[in-house]
Amino acid sequence: MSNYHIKNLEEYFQVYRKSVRNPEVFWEEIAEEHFVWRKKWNSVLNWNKEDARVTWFEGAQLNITENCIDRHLVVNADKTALIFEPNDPTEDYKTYTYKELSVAVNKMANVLKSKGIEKGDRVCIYLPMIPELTIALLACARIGAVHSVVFAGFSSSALASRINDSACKMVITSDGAYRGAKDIDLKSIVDEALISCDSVETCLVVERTKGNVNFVEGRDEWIAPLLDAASDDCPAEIMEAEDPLFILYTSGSTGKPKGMVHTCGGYMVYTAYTFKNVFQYQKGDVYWCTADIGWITGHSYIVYGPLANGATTLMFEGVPSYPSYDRFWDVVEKHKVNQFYTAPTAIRALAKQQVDYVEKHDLTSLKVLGTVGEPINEEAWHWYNDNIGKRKSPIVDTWWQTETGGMMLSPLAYITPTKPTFATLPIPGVQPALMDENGNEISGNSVEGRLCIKHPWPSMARTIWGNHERYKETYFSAYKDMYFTGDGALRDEVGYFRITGRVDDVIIVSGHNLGTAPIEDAINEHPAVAESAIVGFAHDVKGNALYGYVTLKDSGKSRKEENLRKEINQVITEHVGPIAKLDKIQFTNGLPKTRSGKIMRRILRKIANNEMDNLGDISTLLNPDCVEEIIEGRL
Ligand code: 6R9
Repeated sequence: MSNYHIKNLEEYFQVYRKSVRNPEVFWEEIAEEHFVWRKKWNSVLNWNKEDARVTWFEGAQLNITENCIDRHLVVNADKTALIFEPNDPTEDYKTYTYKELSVAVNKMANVLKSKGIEKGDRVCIYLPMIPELTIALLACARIGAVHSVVFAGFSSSALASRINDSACKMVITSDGAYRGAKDIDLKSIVDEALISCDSVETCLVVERTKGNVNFVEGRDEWIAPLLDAASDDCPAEIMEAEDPLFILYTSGSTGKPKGMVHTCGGYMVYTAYTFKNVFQYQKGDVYWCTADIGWITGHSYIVYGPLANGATTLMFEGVPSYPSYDRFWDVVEKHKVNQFYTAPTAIRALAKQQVDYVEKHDLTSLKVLGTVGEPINEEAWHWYNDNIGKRKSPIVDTWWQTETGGMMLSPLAYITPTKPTFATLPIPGVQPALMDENGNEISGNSVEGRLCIKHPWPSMARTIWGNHERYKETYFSAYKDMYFTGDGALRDEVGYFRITGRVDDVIIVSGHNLGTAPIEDAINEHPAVAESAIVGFAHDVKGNALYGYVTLKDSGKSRKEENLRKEINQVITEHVGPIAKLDKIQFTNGLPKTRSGKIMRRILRKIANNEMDNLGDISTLLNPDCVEEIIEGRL
């Protein structure tokens, strides 16, 4: 039996049991069987519980790009590695074979070297979703530089603080970015950031929009002529398994963003393994993840996981609504996409539109649908299943985090029976536990608690850049010898997991712990509702009461608000119980979201509690304008 590829449910359970009985033997066999190492490890796992220090495959040497590129050149050199679908559908799309990707990566790697970048140096990448972004990640990995990708929708101050936190020596950016109908002047954002970034010696600029740019003499340079002149031969730097591969910043609910550090060996093994098994990727399939590479989902499941499997991965520059709301379905049809991986926020936005947008496209190529980023509500799940998957493509609801590096709870497509809103079962090697507030594990089924992971897994973040104490405190201090996820979850009668939302969003009403997800899920069942978010606000009797923010579908906007309020509480009573009825329901045109599409309940909670002078930084939101409207309409 191959350890690498699970093929049926019985095998999943068998493999899972083995992985828990002896995680080291389990991961060692996978690492051995499926990857190219320059030198084998001395030990599979070292786990210092006291200091929250974990290593996997210590002593091993490798380069992840030899696994993602070079080894495929032997028999698959002409296979398509990357498809680039531009923002504007009338612009030609581009493809790179593995051979072409290899040439592009080596050239860029040589350019970085020629600018003095060495193993261990940090390189900040601030690029739109163009091929150079993927190539830049791999070029860094090729020479052992640590990439720090900053999503190209962040402001100059957010960019500057990330550059400074890890003292990046170089920034790679572009003149501008296309996003739907908009042109964004990226280079001027970088210019503003770099005023306060002393560590940056060089800024390389990719030409994309041909807008006007300002160049600082001696610092800024167009990358194209350098690439043209560079050699396409660049030997891979030999890396220790535990050398850092990248830093990726994730914002917590408080404090400055945390630079999560991922390392070469374990991250490679785990992202490749989960990609293969969760999506059941088969040779020749075209796989598309709609995330931006600025997020962990893009790192693990646009770039590293797919390429380590020799897959064809599609990257899309644009947005789901441009030039119209059928763009995703147009791309699926055009490139005959087989696996499609997106986020609940996109699904909900598309489900609001006329179904004709979907029906005019041939989606028969689709085999697997995926979701990630937030709890998916039941209505969105069914819309996705009925209209996109035509009830034939399983939905893999993948729960994981920037910190976990790869998927942790998820069905395996065609293997694990799915259940709406459930991330179902753990990936082999993952040992979830539900904990109560006193630090005790809650055993059995039909229970709810705080989600922890009991044993290390290969792709876990090893530390926070420059602040191991904070890492220890945030993830390993709440529960002894366990990783605390910050999420709440329930385990149903058969042992399936459902994420109920961030624990910091849990609301205690009259002594009952209420997760946000099940209540929002109920609200979204109402036919007039597009999206909702609930928060707690102080209440004399109940301790906390519930405040709901609701956006309506166009069809619901003519309805009387008072009637809608009653009906919404009615559905909540039916689905969750009267304890979860909302005291206040405010209708609004938008909900504040992070750039990666997560609803920012923190801001909503402050508004509900009349703490408007203390909203925190809202400049990094996707839609800061809606905050004003919500404040004005406050009940
Ligand atoms: C991959 C990613 C992590 C947080 C996580 C949780 C939420 C992600 C989810 C999900 C329910 C899912 N989350 N996937 N909640 N079901 N399938 O999104 O990483 O940006 O770090 O966010 O997102 O709350 O803790 P990241």
